[in-house]
Amino acid sequence: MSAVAARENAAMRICVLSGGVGGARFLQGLLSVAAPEDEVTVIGNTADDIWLFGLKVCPDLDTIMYTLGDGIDAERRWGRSDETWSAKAELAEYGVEPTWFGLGDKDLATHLVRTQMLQAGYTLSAVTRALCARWQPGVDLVPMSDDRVETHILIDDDDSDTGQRAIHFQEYWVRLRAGIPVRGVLVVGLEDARPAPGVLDAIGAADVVLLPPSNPIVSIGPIVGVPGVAAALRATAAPVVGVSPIIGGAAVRGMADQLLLGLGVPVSASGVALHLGARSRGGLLDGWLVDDQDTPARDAVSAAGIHARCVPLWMNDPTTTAALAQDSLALAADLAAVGTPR
Ligand code: FO1
Repeated sequence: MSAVAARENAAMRICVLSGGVGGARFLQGLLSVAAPEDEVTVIGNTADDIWLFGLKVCPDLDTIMYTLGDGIDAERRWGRSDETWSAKAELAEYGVEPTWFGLGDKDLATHLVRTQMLQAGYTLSAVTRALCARWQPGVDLVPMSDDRVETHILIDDDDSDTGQRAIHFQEYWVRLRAGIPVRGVLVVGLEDARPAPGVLDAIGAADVVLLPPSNPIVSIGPIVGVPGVAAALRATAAPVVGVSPIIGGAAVRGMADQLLLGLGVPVSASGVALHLGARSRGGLLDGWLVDDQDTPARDAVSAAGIHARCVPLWMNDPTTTAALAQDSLALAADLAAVGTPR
């Protein structure tokens, strides 16, 4: 059923491919404009995941779960509100590395439950469902895969015979603050990963598929890189609409610009759209929202076969965030009305 028809008659099935902070904020807006009967399935990036102190930490899944479950620290946009750091301090006293990754005492409970369930044989999907039973995020949060996938960043290293070495994405981002050149991005395990149960169905059965302004390289990239996902996106009857994570040539947050630069992708709203490609030309996108000042990007994206629209992209508060979500649904509805190109 098209997005337009769905809006008039029945619940809309909305599928969102999301990373952490930007995606979670967009989802808050989406839930504020969606109808109560609409079903939102979020396919969460798990390539940021890291094993620390014997615990499995899933930053993007937890950021979505905490944000929508109202447990997020509003300032950091990751980890728990009203957090304490006693365990972190004690680990540092023992000189146990890494000391650069902040695991709060409340947050640790999530990783203890997750790790205990994984070790008991539950899949990451089942664990995520169990954790969400407490947080009630208001969406069906599904990991992109139950298999281990981890993004590593290739950096210069004069001490290695190849002159380069790979470090975990979290070390690149949290310890090094993305302050060194990116020579490559390796998503370890991606080629052997299987979509988690329900991922392909959520895309295939959707009335709308949305790509929020998440990091195109380390969040959207791994999700669409899971074998079978890109094909499902190209085959779905739903319009696929994305939101540019780049406004005026700079990433809205995080380190998307350094990663795009490292991979030779232009750091612009059009560069990211063309990197994902037009579905009508073998890519993934039917529609793309660029900032309302960015008419050059709109024209370049349209010329590439993607329906582009200028709207305010800054998600500064619930009102602007809701408006952006509404704009993405409106573009999807217009595309559904004219029949999305294959
Ligand atoms: N980001 C930081 O900048 N510093 C941290 O110490 C840190 C710890 C952390 C712990 C749990 C978690 O779920 C996220 C955490 N993050 C931290 C954010 C994390 O690096 C990002 O959420 C994503 O992986 C990148 O978007």
